[in-house]
Amino acid sequence: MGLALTTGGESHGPALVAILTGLPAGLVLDRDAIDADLRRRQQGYGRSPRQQIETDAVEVLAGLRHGRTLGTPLALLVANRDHRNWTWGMSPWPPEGEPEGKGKAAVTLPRPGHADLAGAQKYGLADVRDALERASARHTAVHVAAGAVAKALLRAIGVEVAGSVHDEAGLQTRVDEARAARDTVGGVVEVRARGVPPGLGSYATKESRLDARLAAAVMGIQAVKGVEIGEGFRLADLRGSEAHDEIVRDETGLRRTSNRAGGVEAGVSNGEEIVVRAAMKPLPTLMKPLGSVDLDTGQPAEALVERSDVAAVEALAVVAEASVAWELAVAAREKFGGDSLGDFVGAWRAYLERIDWTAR
Ligand code: EPS
Repeated sequence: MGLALTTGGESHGPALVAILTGLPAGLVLDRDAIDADLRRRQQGYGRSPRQQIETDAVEVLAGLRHGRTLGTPLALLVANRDHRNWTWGMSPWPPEGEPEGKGKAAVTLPRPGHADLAGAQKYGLADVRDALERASARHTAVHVAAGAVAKALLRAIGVEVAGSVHDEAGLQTRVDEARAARDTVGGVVEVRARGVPPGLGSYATKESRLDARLAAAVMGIQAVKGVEIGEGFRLADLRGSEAHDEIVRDETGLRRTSNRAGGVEAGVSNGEEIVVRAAMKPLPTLMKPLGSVDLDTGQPAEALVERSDVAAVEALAVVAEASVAWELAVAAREKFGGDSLGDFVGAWRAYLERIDWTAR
């Protein structure tokens, strides 16, 4: 069975949930490590006051016993503490009693750049909140929890994944300036995965190409508008003789003298570091709103203004790390299979022996 992830949850609903299927039995999970990633995602300069309400922590509802996976679906939950302020507005069932708290009034002022208008049109919504709640980047919390599980699995085969803000210098100044102007900013993040063996992914079909899958995993994160692997767009300006990575043999196996491909050639990992970059657009909720149209009256109006982040690029680095880790774990499960962790690691060892390759 392949590794698969299903998530659910609204930003101000009771909780975010994830079900992970296809994990091997016997993988040891560390609750503190998962919670540490959840905390990393909450930090960063320019985050919304929402992060003072939330103290994200994972709850495990199924699939784990005494810290070890059972090989059965792993069910995770991250509670939304802010839900206590939305119990009427986000009640899953028709609410009882007088309207109270947040979310009472229908939202009819779509924000350019958010899911509001598309959601209202696509699903025929009278209250844009029905769209924005699920589209919210709050949902990335449970992906980070799933990514932490993926990282534990990858660590068993010597793979380490790390995300960072690509150009961290100056970020705070940009955020301060944007905040003062009641505006928002985006940025670029980079994820690097070390120890990925050659042979994950396949050139056999478009869908199985590892680079296509990594790009989709990262592009699927809220606010990401561009993804590149290795030298990406810069390769377009180079000659072939400058763009490719020459093959040599050293004591660790067949290697490359450079890594312009970012660790993937022809949709298959080549044993070099996987390098994925993502560009995040400036967040769409603006304190000085852009023009919009009131969906109730059809008249020009300013877009919705509500609490939001000035920047979430440092959070994106953590979410992109989780998404890349998840996709690499899916590809590793495909390649090495196994019902138990021992089977999985054993298949990886035998494969490395066959290709005479060791991680650097
Ligand atoms: C978000 C809007 C804000 C962010 C949220 C993403 O939510 P709120 O209106 O509750 O302040 O804080 O991100 C998170 C809650 C989170 O945990 O990352 C949006 O519209 O995407």
